[in-house]
Amino acid sequence: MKTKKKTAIITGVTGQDGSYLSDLLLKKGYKVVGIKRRTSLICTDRIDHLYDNENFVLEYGSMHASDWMYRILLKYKPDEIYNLAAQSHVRVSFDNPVETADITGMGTLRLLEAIRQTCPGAKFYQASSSEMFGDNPEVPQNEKTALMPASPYACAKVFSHNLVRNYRIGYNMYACSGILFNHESPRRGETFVTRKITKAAARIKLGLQEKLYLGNLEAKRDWGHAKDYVEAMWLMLQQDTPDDYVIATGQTHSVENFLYFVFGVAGLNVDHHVEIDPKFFRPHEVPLLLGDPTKAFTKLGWRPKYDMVKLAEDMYESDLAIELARMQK
Ligand code: G4F
Repeated sequence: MKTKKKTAIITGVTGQDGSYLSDLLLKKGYKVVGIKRRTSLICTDRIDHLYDNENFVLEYGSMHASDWMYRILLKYKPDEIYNLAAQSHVRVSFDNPVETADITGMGTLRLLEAIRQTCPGAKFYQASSSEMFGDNPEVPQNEKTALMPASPYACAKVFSHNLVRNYRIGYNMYACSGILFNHESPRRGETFVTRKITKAAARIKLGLQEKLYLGNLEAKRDWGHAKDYVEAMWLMLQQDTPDDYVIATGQTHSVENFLYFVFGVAGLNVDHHVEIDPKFFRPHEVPLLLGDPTKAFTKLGWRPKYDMVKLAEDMYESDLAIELARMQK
C-alpha cells in the first residue's frame, strides 16, 4: 500500500537552517511548504536550487501577523511544522528590541495559537537557542540549566521556549524545542562571526581585502554544522512523545581560536590583517557556551559528523571558491 506523502511547513525557509532542512525533508519524500517574508529584494539564494522541485512550494507570510497562518495551515493540513523564522542576530536585537520580540517571541505565540485552532494534531518544532543560557556560568549546559538570557533576542527565545512547554502540557500538543547551540555552514549569514572570518580570510588571501574588524575575541562558543543540526530537528518530531533537547557538539572554542585556525589554513598572519572595533562588542555578552548533548545522543540517536575543525575548513574552502568564481566573472 502506498503511504501518503507527509507535508511539512517551514517558517524562515530562506535562512541557513530552512534551506538545509528543506533539502533533508525533500530527500525523505516530504512535500515542503516554505514560508518567506515578502521583501522587495528577493533574497532566495539558499533555496534557488529547489524551485524546479515539484514537492517544494513557496508562500509569503510574516511572523508579525497571523492571518496567513490560518489560511496556510487550513490549505496544506501539515503533518509537521518547523518554526525557524526569527530576527536571529543577537547584536541587532539590542538596536531593534521591539521588532525582535515581536518576530522571535510573539510570532511563535501567533503560530502556536493558529496551530491549536486549525490542526492541533500537527507536530511542532521550535528553534530554541543556547543564547537562552546567557551569562549563566554553569557548564556544560543541558536541558535543566537555568535560563539567564543576556539580550532582547534571547529574552524573546525564552518566551517562545516556555510557550512550547505550555502548549505541550496545557493542550496536549506534540510540541518540541530544540535548544540548538551555534551552528554554522557555508550558507551562514555573512555578519555572524564564523562566516565573517572565513569570508574575510578568503578575500584577503585573494588580495580583495586588507583588514578584518572584529569585536570580542574571548567569547567561547560550541560550534557545529547546520547540516548535522537539521537532522536533529527532524528526529525530534519522529519520537513517540514530544520533548526538548540540547543539540551541541560538547566542545567549545573561543572566537580567537576559530580566527587563528582559519587564518592558519589560509596561510595568513592574524596580526597583519585583524583589528578590534568596539562597535562589534555587545552591551551584555554571553561569555561561554558549551552544550551537553547526552539526551539527544541517547534518546534520538543523534551524533554530529562535523567538529569545529571540519566546519571551519568547509566554510573557508567554500568562501574561497565563491570569491574565485566572482573574480572570474
Ligand atoms: O556569530 P555570532 O554573532 O553568534 P551568537 O551571538 O553566538 O548567536 C548565534 O548563535 C545563537 C545560538 O547560541 C543563535 F541563537 C543566534 O541566532 C545566532 O545564530 O557571535 C558569536 C560571538 C559573540 O560572542 C560575539 O560577541 O562572536 C563575538 N564576536 C566577536 N566579533 C562577533 C564579532 N560577532 C559578530 N557577529 N561579529 C563580530 O565582528
